[in-house]
Amino acid sequence: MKPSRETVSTAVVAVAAGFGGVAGSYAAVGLTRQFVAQPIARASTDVLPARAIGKYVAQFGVSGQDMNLLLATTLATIVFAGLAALAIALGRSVGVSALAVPITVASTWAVGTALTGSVLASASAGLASGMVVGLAEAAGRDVTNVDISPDRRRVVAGSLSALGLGALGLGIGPRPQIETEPVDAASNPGGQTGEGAGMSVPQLRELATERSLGVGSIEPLLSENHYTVDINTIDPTVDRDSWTLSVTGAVDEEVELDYEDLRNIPAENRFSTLRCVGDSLNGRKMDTAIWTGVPVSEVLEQASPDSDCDCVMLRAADDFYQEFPLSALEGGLLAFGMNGQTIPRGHGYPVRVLVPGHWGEVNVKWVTEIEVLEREAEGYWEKRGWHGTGPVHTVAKLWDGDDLDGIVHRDDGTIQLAGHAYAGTRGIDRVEVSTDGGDTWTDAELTEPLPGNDVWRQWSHTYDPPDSEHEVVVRATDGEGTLQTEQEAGAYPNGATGWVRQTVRP
Ligand SMILES: Nc1nc2c(c(=O)[nH]1)N[C@H]1C(S)=C(S)[C@@H](COP(=O)(O)O)O[C@H]1N2
Ligand SMILES: [Mo]
Repeated sequence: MKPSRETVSTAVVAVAAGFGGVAGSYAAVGLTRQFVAQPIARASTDVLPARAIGKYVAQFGVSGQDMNLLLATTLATIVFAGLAALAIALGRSVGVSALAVPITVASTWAVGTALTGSVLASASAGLASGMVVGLAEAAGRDVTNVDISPDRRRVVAGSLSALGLGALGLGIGPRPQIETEPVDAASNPGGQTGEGAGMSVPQLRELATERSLGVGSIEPLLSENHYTVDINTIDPTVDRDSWTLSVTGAVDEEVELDYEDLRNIPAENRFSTLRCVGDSLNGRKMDTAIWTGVPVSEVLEQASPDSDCDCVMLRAADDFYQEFPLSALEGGLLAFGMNGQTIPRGHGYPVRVLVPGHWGEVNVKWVTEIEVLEREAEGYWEKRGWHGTGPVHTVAKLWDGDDLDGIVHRDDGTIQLAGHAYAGTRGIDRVEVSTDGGDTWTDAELTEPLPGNDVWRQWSHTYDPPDSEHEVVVRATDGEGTLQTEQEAGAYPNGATGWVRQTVRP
């Protein structure tokens, strides 16, 4: 049976109203966590199986966030459309089609508030959705324009008003603002020692430039485009004036400090490399930045932790939580600067934690609480099957691809290879290269280490290629003399292992 024209036009009007409602929500709060797509995205990631999420995060990272947002916005449109359809049906069943308007407004407002907790954004969604329904119903009843069928008039009025609301919403939706300003520990230096101590961010940047290999298009030692991984479809917008960090749980004294308190503690600038446990063996989720912040120990000492399990739970404004050893946190940094600027929203503004040598997941962004625990508990990713709270594996990478290509055919017929190697706080001692599939090995050249105890190095190797296609293999040895394991494993659940192999044509 074919649906009647009226059913079809009602469906179109309802979808238009749903879209208008989403636009209304956006107009009020922009891309913040009060936007109606956020709770829907959160709910949909919660019902996906853990393994799928793990793979998903590993493979998509940021672009996955955009896809997620699109999906969640579509689902939100469907939810609001359902409410509008019900309202229209109710109005018609009692013979008063105008009744659809207040019912749409009220139900959208109520459901929106239940989902987002934002009365204001939901009111705006309700009014926008109600407006689409109202205009469509009015157009359907319009007696001055009888040449066009009422159903067609409803569809046109509904769609046009929804499009108009969409454009309006995009135009006036507030852009969440964070305060960006230069940040440098050199203005309030702590007692850092060793190479790099007391150096300003520009001086460290200069050092990274000097020591970087300019081979092919490989990434410099200071990443130009730092990867992002997190559980959010929409990152939290944390107001730094109301941000606080508390140290709670098994402590002698609970400590709470605000942003100003933190900034008054002497700070330091540090190079630190991050790598996600979901990174594939030769993946790109490994990067280095200069972070400015306060040693976590400064704050922990005030609290005097007394933990039976040597473990802490960190919590964040996006409800992320991660558990790991207190002793690892003690060497960490409460960072408020990244590469000489306040930390960007996506990397944890206003404050994130950096834990030397450990997988990315314990480097909690938007951090709000350090709870010292009495006994072990599971963090967000461990609950989903990952084992990513420990030290990173040793890896030597050889990226190839248009943007980051470490395989260079030189004019003199030789081939130069270059890449990055990282082993956390163990450091990199040696990188070896084989150009015959692993039969024979030669030591690669290494860049002079950058200051700090958690920074990658670059390696390079130039050779005369054979006449035919051959396989290049790279492997690193860490500062403890341990060779990178040859045993191959994917990222889930322990982090990828094996040796990077690339087929090279002469
Ligand atoms: N609050 C919060 N912190 C977080 C995450 C998150 O989802 N929420 N993701 C973690 C993961 S899995 C990684 S790999 C690093 C990535 O840091 P980056 O986005 O600055 O590169 O942040 C970690 N910190
Ligand atoms: Mo990660």
